[in-house]
Amino acid sequence: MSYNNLLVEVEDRVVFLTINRPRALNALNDQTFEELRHFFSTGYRECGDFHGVLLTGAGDRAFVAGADIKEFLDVAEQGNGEQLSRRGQEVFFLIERFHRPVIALVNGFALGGGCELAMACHLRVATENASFGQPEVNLGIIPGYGGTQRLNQYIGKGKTMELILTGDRIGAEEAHRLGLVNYTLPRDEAREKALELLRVIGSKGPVAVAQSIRLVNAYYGGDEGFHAESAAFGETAKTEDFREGASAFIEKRIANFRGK
Ligand code: CO8
Repeated sequence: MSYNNLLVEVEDRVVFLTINRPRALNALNDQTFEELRHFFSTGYRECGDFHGVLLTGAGDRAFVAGADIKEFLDVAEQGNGEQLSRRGQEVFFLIERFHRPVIALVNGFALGGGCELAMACHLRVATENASFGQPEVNLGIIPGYGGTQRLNQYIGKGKTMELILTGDRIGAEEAHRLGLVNYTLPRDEAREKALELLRVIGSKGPVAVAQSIRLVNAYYGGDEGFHAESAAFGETAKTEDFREGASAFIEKRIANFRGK
């Protein structure tokens, strides 16, 4: 199994899955989504019998800094924002519903689609330099990969509303205090903790582990909110404000939004 943007290594029955686009702070482009889809639907079978997956980002600055803004700029012209949001949600559902535990080792920026990816994992262990946020509003759009739904599940309505409306980032300590991450630790210890969790879970009955994942997810019910998010994402992605927000990011300037 070989991917362009994912590194897959198996050691001591742990799959190390690394998103490997460090020059773009591991931003999720089209190809990375397709590779994640492939790994979590069939590719994992080539890894043999493993305890679980440790998902992280290459380099020491970012887990994932979001969807690839440069690539998604065309969305406004093509009018396919709803479809792209749905595709991303589907890939993240594959992770959330995976039968073995997937632990995000969040080793830097987890923003936008990166925060949404971390939230789709079963557990999150953050390094002290990690930060989290849903900054889509700065681009004139909304979270499109489940952020409006899952952030609520982890940290409740008040703080979710604040983070999504302001686009502000929070640090790893605050993320831990709010319940967004399970542990915040210095870099080496964070990796060790994630591996220890995978070893512990790996020693339990695989059927019980798979059913536990399924049932904890089942508590949160249907996909209605996710569908509504995709539709609303599609609407915001058609606006001039999105074009302005994304252009401003690329040109490294402040966006001037007009509400249309
Ligand atoms: N997409 C593409 N490139 C990126 C991204 C990104 N999300 N983030 C960083 N990069 C690139 C930068 O453009 C830069 O490239 P270059 O060297 O060619 O200029 C390189 O990575 C390094 O980044 P910076 O120079 O900006 O590094 P800083 O340390 O100054 O800043 C930040 C780091 C704060 C992380 C900053 O890069 C940033 O704000 N990034 C964008 C964060 C963001 O807004 N993420 C959300 C994206 S939108 C999203 O995820 C929507 C999900 C729903 C989409 C639905 C489908 C269409």
